[in-house]
Amino acid sequence: MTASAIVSGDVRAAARLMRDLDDRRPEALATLKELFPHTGKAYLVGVTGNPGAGKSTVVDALIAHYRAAGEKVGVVCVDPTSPFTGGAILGDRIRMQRHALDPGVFIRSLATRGHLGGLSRSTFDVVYVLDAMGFDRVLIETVGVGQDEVDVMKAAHTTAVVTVPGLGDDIQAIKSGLLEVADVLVVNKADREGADRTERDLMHMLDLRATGERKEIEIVRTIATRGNGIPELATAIEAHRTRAWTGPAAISRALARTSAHLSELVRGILADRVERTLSTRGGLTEIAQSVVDKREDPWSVAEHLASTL
Ligand SMILES: Nc1nc2c(ncn2[C@@H]2O[C@H](COP(=O)(O)OP(=O)(O)OP(=O)(O)O)[C@@H](O)[C@H]2O)c(=O)[nH]1
Ligand SMILES: [Mg+2]
Repeated sequence: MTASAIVSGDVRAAARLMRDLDDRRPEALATLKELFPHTGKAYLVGVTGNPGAGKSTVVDALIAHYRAAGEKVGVVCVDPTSPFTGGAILGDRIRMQRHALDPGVFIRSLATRGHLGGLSRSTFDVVYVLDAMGFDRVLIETVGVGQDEVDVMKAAHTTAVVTVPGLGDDIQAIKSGLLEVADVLVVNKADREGADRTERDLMHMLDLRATGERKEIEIVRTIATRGNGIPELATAIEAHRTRAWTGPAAISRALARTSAHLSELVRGILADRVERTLSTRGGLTEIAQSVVDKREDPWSVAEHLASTL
């Protein structure tokens, strides 16, 4: 019942399912399985990059762009929950506030806290729900720091990496891991000085990195606050879509993307098992004592624990 409600676009049923998936309820997983045949139509666009680069503003402008084109747009924001501030969670949603009442837009935030290691699994879950609901386009925003956040981008069909002028003389601020996932590069805040230089540096970096076949990566300048460059960004995304997701290339990409998801799922199941096994044994501290006391060696203990999973 829940599944059919979600397929028909019931927002409250979907929100409830997403919450239940977060809580890892078995019946939520059963619903997700039922939804699977209804998925595979949404086009997923990842938006990542340096903190404060304007990712949410870019996402907000892209929502407006796709809505104007008649598409229904789902958004997943992975909010960084800083251990220092406890998380400035609402920043992303505030930037997209103007779309909050649009029934053609659904915005879901995921906090990184509580998703240790399973962030991309949770993101995939939410994306599948949005896909089943009939959203044509799903935008995924993450801050490009940390492997977890970069891994999340494996869920996307096309990933835009957002940077800004003036991050330094060279573009070291763009971590090579980020560049690795980039299909389109965005120089946002092009109203600031140094956009030319940043674009040149990025181009240089792409050339240096190119081995054999140069990966085609377009660089687009935007002033997201004014919507400047957003149509060009959307065009660059569609160009990548055509290059990457049509023809024979699409098959190997689909396999790579699904493999990443499966690997995430298997790891998740094993991690849960480890959690459960350890807690039934009074936690690791108890077990660690025997190693501290030199009664047992750590390798044998680990092997034994793993064999009881
Ligand atoms: N001058 C200028 N400011 C911009 C532009 N785009 C975004 N900003 C501003 O940059 C600030 C950060 O924007 P966000 O969209 O929240 O950036 P973000 O990358 O999502 O930030 P986090 O999610 O916190 O990492 C805001 O004050 C925006 O108004 C732009 O093109 N030009
Ligand atoms: Mg943001």
